[in-house]
Amino acid sequence: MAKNRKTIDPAAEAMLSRAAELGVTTAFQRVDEMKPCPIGSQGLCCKNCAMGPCRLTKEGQVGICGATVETIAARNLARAIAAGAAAHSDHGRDLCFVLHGAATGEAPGYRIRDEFKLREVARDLGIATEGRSKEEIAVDVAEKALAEFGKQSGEILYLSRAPKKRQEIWRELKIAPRGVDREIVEILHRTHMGNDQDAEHILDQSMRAALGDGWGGSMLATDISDILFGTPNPLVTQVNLGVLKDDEVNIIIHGHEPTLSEMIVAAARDPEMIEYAKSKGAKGINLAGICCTSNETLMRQGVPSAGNFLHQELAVLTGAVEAMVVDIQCIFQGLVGVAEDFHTLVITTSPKAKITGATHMEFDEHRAPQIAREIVKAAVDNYPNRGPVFIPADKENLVPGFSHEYIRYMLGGYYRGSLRPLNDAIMAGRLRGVAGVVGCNNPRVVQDEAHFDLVKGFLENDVLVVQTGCGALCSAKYGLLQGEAMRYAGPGLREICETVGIPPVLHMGSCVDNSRILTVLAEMATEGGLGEDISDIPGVGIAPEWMSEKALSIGTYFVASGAYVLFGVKSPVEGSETVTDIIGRGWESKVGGKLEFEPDPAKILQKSLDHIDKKRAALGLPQYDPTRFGESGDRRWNAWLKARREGAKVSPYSMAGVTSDET
Ligand code: XCC
Ligand code: SF4
Repeated sequence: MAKNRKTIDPAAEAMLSRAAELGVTTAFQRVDEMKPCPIGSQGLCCKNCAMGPCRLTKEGQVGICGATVETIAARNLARAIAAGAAAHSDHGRDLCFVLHGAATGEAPGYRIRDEFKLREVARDLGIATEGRSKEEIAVDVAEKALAEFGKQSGEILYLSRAPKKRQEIWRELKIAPRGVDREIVEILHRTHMGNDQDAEHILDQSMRAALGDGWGGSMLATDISDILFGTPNPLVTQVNLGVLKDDEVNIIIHGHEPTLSEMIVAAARDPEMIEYAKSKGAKGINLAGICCTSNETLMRQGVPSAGNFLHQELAVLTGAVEAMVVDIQCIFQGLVGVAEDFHTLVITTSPKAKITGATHMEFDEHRAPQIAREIVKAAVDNYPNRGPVFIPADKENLVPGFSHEYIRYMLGGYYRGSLRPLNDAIMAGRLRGVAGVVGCNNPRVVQDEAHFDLVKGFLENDVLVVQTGCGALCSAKYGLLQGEAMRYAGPGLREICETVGIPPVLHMGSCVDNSRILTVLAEMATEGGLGEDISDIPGVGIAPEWMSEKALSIGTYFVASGAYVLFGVKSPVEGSETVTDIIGRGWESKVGGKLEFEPDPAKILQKSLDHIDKKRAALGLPQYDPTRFGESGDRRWNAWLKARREGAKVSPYSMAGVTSDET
């Protein structure tokens, strides 16, 4: 059993039994049938020209053109990073068009919801705001932002949000990015046959393009989403397949963009639509999300989530989904195959993403509310076609919505919002450090296991955790995004969370919202007490179950911003020791951050804690001491932590004299 375990999620487990019963195949089975190509998985297959493909199997071998193992591994990694940066940034670009339309009135249904943020963004883009209407400012912001994507020379404006020292490092290394479009094109050019054939040099350009994503495309995507749909604040909602309803029309929104999904939320809540659903025999319309479209609508509208990446096919398997509405990225083509056995309509909506066999109802921001209504109506019309339904009961509460603005406000209040208390807590040792645990699911490893173990491990060690993307949805499923998660927290972290009134794991948004984490890091570095650069902060970034090229771009922009980043699963450059060394020790000496691939979650945790302690020591901070804080009211937590350190497997509630109602 344990060997063949595919998930730690009981809802997923129930659905996999159901799939077996019905003879339906999902990624969880396909992964067993698809053995990875040993050469490709090492990063050593080059198909960049028709003299090849050249499949290298050992150091010293070269391709027909003479390309070495390290050149090929570096080119492959660089192209993956370029694709990831392109995905995020193209998403950001589309939001600029919607903002423009919202301001001119050409995109009815959209409006400027956060004028304060609009003015802040305008200031950072150098746009005058005095005495101007929000629409006038928004037109300029949209145009200036669009120009940022294609900026041919100089550097993107948001780099000025980084600590001064960081900016200097980028300029010195000549990796301060121009527009992300240009940096991505340059990677494709450089990695074309017979061009850049020096691994280190190729990978420098990867950092440049990734920075164009993190501090450019992604950061603009986050900012403009906040302007259009509101900057998130904490709220309560629910996650996992149990949010689906057996007596309502279930519509799942899956993918990444908030533009159409926000309109679908409005259409699904429209009393006329609900009446229409009732006329078809349903009790109402239930909306749920998957992947980052879910994160976007979860944190702003409280729309429940049906789960993370590997839940997409499982949701269809419930037989309860009338429509699976998808936009862009992370959408399995396999959805159409699974849906063939059920009544579910797979509806593609993006002009950039059609799937053979799916119903295409193309999104157009000029008539978004109308299209959203047509989609909801199609789902309602499909309700009478429903067959047998099997919905697992599992669902959990969560509190998402910790934008960096909210974190600042919660720590310092409305007028004096600041990260000071966070820095102080790290300096005093109440918090050992911070960890960003982000990224995907990957069926090559047990679903959610590495995420869950790592987050718990950090909490026990007084490390505050911030999350985005599918990682956040994972923690949510196991109750880690709510106050109850405090039971895993060490005494110092517990003290901080109780004082401020936050859970020990903060959900900061979707994958493009990793840019929010950059902003927090930059502010921590400039706040004082933790050095003067992101690379000084006792923190780490981790993608324990990554699968997408976007994750590689995210990891790379964090490294280039000074962070230590660890990826699980496997290394895409395993076949080249030189490239492994360049992105590890090499990048550390250049930019202060490094990228490592480590399949063992226990080792990821240990390496992270060692790094955090090393950074604490470099700052001259007191050594982390788990017994120092929380003495008075928290003796039992210390006793528990001590017992655990000694290897005992005890729950904090079972410790002597402690009953669970004390928590
Ligand atoms: Fe996709 Fe953003 Fe990965 Fe989830 S976490 S599987 S990229 S949805 Ni970004
Ligand atoms: Fe082979 Fe070189 Fe062509 Fe790549 S570019 S396929 S290594 S000949």
